[in-house]
Formats: sequence, structure tokens, C-alpha cells
Amino acid sequence: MAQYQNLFTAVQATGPVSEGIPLPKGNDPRLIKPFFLHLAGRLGNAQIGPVYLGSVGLASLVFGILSFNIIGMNMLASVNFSPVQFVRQLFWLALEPPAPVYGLHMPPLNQGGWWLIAGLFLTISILLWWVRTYRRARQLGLGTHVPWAFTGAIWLFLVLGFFRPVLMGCWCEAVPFGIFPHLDWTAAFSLRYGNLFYNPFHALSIVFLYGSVLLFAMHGATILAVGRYGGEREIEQIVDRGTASERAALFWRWTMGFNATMESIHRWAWWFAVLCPLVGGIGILLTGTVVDNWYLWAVKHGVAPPYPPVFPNVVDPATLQGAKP
Ligand code: 07D
Ligand code: 07D
Repeated sequence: MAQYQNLFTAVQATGPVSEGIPLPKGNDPRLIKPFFLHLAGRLGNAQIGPVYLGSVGLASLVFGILSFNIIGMNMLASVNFSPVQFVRQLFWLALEPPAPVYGLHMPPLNQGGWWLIAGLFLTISILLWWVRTYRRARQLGLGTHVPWAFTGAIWLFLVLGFFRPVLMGCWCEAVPFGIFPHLDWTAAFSLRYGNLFYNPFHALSIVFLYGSVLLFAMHGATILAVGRYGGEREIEQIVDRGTASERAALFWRWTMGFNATMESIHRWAWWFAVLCPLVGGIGILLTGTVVDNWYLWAVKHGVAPPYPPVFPNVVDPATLQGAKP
């Protein structure tokens, strides 16, 4: 048996497959007869399955697939059901939300109705998936940290597609479905509301996004670096002297004077990741509802300098009579 293993030298143990612990009463049976997959073992654990599906998981999948198919069929219809054009233009195709005239009403199917239905089904699917993560965690006797972290992402998703459009009184404010169309929406949103860079919550969200990346890199690197001392076997590492854990801590203490603990590093990671969409959602919710132009907001609060009056006679065309609403 090899002494020192890494990603490239790891020996894949093959033995009887493990079903995992028995589940408490009221649970469904797990699906898929477990088997080993060598390639999976190169990335993570070589055993595939069993999977717990259950009724909530099944319902989530059904709504998710329905939503995905509604989006796909609408995109296919937009290229006259040509499979070739569907593939060629896939990244540019969209299912757009209703036009402004419909406000929060139900529009005809081909004018945003399908968008509304797809969005409803996607939301149901995501919420059911949340219930699934909660129930699986509880049934295994875990804390519910994963579902609560997932709540962060769901919050931003609901702000973008539900809470903010409802506050603005129009589904037309929501994000379209589609790869490039949703990027166009993002850029247009920033322009419409005076450059999102001046939104402090966008800035904070970026802090946590970049911060999460930095923390993840530091943590991953540290644990890999003490792998030769068994650093990934966290529990028995914490109390003894000279362990991988102690070396990892000392590395950071001696490098920057401060170090995380085995527990705190994971709390840092959890909060950094969760705060990214959490503060982001606050920033989006304020946009157009409380603040109409983040650049002017920044000028008002002394964050950004006003443009020099080079063209003093220019009037914003949007304020002129006869301008389209
Ligand atoms: C790696 C975990 C796996 C998840 C993946 C995503 C789908 C969508 C469906 C065409 C890290 C699966 C994708 C199921 C296909 C249809 C109908 C997570 C990992 C692989 N975006 N966005 C992407 C979503 C928003 C923005 C990619 C979803 C906001 C920018 C992918 C949502 C704004 C860029 C994607 C959402 C925004 C992207 C890669 C929901 C502001 C990119 C995502 C539900 C936050 C990047 C072409 C990824 C890209 C990208 C999905 C919302 C901005 C298609 C599902 C409206 C600037 N987004 N996005 O890897 O390459 O995430 O775009 O809210 O540059 Mg987006
Ligand atoms: C989208 C949460 C929802 C996802 C869920 C999962 C499925 C199933 C299926 C795998 C990502 C759904 C899952 C459907 C998947 C399978 C099979 C999380 C999501 C529930 N920005 N910007 C952010 C930067 C600019 C804009 C956040 C950087 C410009 C808008 C992030 C830059 C303009 C919005 C961020 C930059 C602009 C954002 C996203 C640089 C465009 C948002 C955080 C360097 C011209 C969003 C407050 C996140 C937000 C957002 C980064 C620039 C627009 C930190 C680095 C100025 C409109 N931007 N941005 O976690 O919250 O997203 O803003 O230029 O809405 Mg930005």
C-alpha cells in the first residue's frame, strides 16, 4: 500500500459497496444499486449511489424538468422548430418576461405567459429542493447549515425574479431565461439604474465573492499542504501537538500573525459565501424602489465626483414632454 497519496497517485480501494446507515421510519427506500466508477474515484469517492429520491425530490425534479422544457420549447418555437437553428443560436435564444403593459397581470401565453409559468415551476422546484436538503440533513442527524446556506442563493433568485418585480409593479422588471439574454439584462439593469458599481451592496457582494475565493484557496491549499501528516483527518488532529493541524495553524500564525481554528475556518467560509448573495439581494431590492440612479446617489453622498459641466445646456431627453414613458 502506498504511503503518500495525492490526486494523481491515489489508490482506489475496492470492497463491498456501502449502503450507508439505515434511515429512520417514514423514509423511502434508496434508489440505484451502488457501483464503483474509476473516474469518479479520481475526483472524489468512487462509489456511485444509492440516491435518496423520495416524494419531495421527485416533485422537485418534475417541476424542474417541466420548467426546463417550457423554456426549451419556447426557444425552439422562436426558431420555427428548426433543430439546426436551435443548436446554432442556443446561447442567444430567450424566453422573455411580459411587456410593461401587462404589469403584474397574466399576459397571453406567447407574450410572457409562458415565462410566468416557467418561472413559477422553477421556483416551486427550487423550494422543494430546499425542503429536500433540509429533510435529508435532519434524517441523517446533521445540523441544517447546508439548507440555510442555500437560502442565501434562493433569496437573491427570488429578489431578481419575484420580490423586486412585485415591488416595481411589473413582471417586465424580471430576468429573462436564456444564456446571453440574462447577461444582456444584467448589463442593461446596471445602465438603467446609473451604474451598479456605485451601489454599496453590489460592492459588498463582490467583497464576499472575492473573499470566498481567497478563503477557499487558502483553506484548500493549507489542508493539501499538511496532507502528508494526515491533515484531512480533522478530528484526531485538533488536540495533539505536532499534528498537521497544529502545523497548518502555525504556518498562518507565523506568516500573518493570526490563524483560524479547525472550526472557525469553516464558519468564515460559510458566512463569506452566504453573505455574497444575501447583501447582493439587498442591493437589487433597493434598486429602482428606493434608489433610482446609483451614480447620482453616490454624488449626493460625496462618494463620486460630479461630472464637470462641459455640456451645460444638455437636457436629459427622458424628462422632455412627449418622451415615451
Ligand atoms: C458552477 C454550479 C453548477 C451550476 C451551473 C449553472 C442552468 C441554466 C437554463 C438556458 C456557479 C446551470 C445553468 C441550469 C440553463 C436555461 C434556461 C455555479 C456552479 C453550471 N444565472 N451570470 C452564468 C444562472 C444571474 C451572470 C452561467 C442561473 C443574475 C454573469 C450559467 C441564475 C445575474 C455570468 C448561469 C442566474 C447573473 C453568468 C454559469 C438564477 C447576476 C457569466 C453559472 C437562477 C447575479 C456566466 C454565459 C455558474 C456565463 C453566468 C446561470 C442569475 C449574471 C448559465 C441558473 C440574473 C455576469 N449564469 N446571473 O457557473 O458564462 O455558477 O454566462 O438566478 O459570465 Mg447567471
Ligand atoms: C444567481 C443565486 C440564484 C441561484 C440559484 C440556483 C438552478 C439549477 C441546475 C446544476 C450568483 C439556481 C439553480 C436553476 C441548476 C443544475 C443541473 C447567485 C445567484 C437559486 N459584478 N451585478 C453581482 C461583479 C457589474 C449586476 C453579484 C463583479 C457591472 C447585476 C456579484 C464585477 C454590471 C447584479 C457581482 C461586476 C453588473 C450583479 C452576484 C466586475 C453589468 C445582480 C452574486 C469586476 C454591466 C447581482 C447586487 C452571486 C447582485 C450581481 C460581481 C460588475 C450588474 C458579487 C466581480 C457593473 C444586475 N455582481 N455587475 O452570488 O446581487 O450571484 O448585485 O466588474 O443582480 Mg455585478
